[in-house]
Amino acid sequence: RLSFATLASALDHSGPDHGALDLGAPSGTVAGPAVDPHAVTIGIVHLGVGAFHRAHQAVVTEDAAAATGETTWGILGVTQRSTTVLDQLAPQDGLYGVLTPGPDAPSLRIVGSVRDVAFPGTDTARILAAIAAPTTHVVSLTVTEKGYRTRPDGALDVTDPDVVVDQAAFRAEIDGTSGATVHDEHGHPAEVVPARSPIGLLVRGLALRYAESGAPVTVLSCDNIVRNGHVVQRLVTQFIEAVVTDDDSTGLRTWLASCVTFPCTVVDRIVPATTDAHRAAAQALTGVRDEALVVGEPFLQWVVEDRFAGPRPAWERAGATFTDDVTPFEQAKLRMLNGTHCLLAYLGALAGHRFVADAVADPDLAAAARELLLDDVVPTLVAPPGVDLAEYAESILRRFADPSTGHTTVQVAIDGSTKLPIRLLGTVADRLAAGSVPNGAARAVAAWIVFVARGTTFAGAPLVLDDPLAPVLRAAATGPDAGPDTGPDAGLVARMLALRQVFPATLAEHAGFRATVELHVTELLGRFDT
Ligand code: CS2
Repeated sequence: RLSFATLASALDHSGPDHGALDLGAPSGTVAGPAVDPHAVTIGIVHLGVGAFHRAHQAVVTEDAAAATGETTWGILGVTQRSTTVLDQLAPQDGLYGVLTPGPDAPSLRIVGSVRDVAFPGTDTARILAAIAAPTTHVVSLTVTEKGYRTRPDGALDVTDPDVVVDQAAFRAEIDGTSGATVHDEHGHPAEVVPARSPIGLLVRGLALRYAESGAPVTVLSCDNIVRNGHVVQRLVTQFIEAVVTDDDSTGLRTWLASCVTFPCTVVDRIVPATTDAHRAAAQALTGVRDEALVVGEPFLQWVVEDRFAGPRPAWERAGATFTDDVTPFEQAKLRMLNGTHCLLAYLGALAGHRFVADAVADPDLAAAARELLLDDVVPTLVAPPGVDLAEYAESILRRFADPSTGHTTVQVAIDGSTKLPIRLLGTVADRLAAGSVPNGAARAVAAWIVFVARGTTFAGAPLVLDDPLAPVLRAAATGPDAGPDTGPDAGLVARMLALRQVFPATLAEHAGFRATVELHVTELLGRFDT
């Protein structure tokens, strides 16, 4: 297994190129941790230490530390859903590789910025203490769109069972906190109820921070969500509003308003799911098995609103862009890259293309992608400073076309009910308001509807529906008269557009948009072999 022992003797942390080392591997190179992980202390608590975080923020954080020599930006990574990541990282001292397959020789870098991992099911007290620790200056999140537990209108879903449990625990802690908080010998809170939702863990940690020190802190969402910083701030406020009454007078709200900031960010790197082939390629370079390996394309972008409550890593020294307004970057990325990703995912999966690279190599799908990008999305955007949107569109399609990443259409197709509103429906709303029906976006919506309704490729191969609303979607898709013998089910589009969890009424009731979606759905349904 990858560990300090297997690497320490081979890698020199002080090397000018960050320990870059040619292990004499066939054609790849291995770079060691850019700083000595043993010397690093925790400065960041990250909720959602999955593949994307480890291939994106954790890499930039390590490079920033290498540039400045700072050793206080270690990451405590929290894995929410299961202990898998814990089981992968703990035996490796938190070390893991980032494999960049690349068109020629794969390259691998071993990252050492994740210094500790925790799972709320067993480690909530430790996580709350880490969020409260004055040495922690950033609490960041990559919990995916569905992880925020919001209602269709964007408000916190206070009926979510996990949120309910966390709010009860929060209430109990407030009662405890208003008096003497029970601490163990390390000064950490003693027995606490395991946190069940990221927002619950975050608020409970912030409340403990306020109670113990009141030290400023920055909450940094790194998810593909419009105005992600504002969203988290709103959810924190709504979580507290549902529990704290005025006579609690904890002063928590005042502290949040004055000592906690929620900057917005835009993150970009294609991070395909790690396969055994990826692990084998990494093992060929290092000679050891890395169960925590992640994979990333060569491209990486991070745009961050420069509004921090306290210290932060010098991420700009590692390629991050700081700005006072991320909006142009965010809109361009979510609508152009992620919206087109969804179009190619659903059209590509239906056509039987396993990889995004195959989908974008399909001339019809490439044309559909360019129509969405250039005819529908670009007219709704203000170009980020210095960015030519037509060239940005082509750069996105070049990245999608890279076969070496192995990004699959079904991976991008996951969670469509939460992704469509963020990535496509803003474009639809803006184009309709401008008096134009966005044919490309309507085609993407139609492809998603058919993907949900039929559940197979045109040739009949099964397609998995992985979506938090799967039961609701299936029920809507299989209406009373639906089925193979009814042919194209005219009621299908109306029923799917009636799903308020996904489509605002204004879109569903727009005759031109609905008719265009119908046309594409009928055309797609006509392509099934049976
Ligand atoms: C993809 C994103 O899986 C998906 O939904 O569209 O993960 C995409 O690869 C990243 O946002 C790229 O930055």
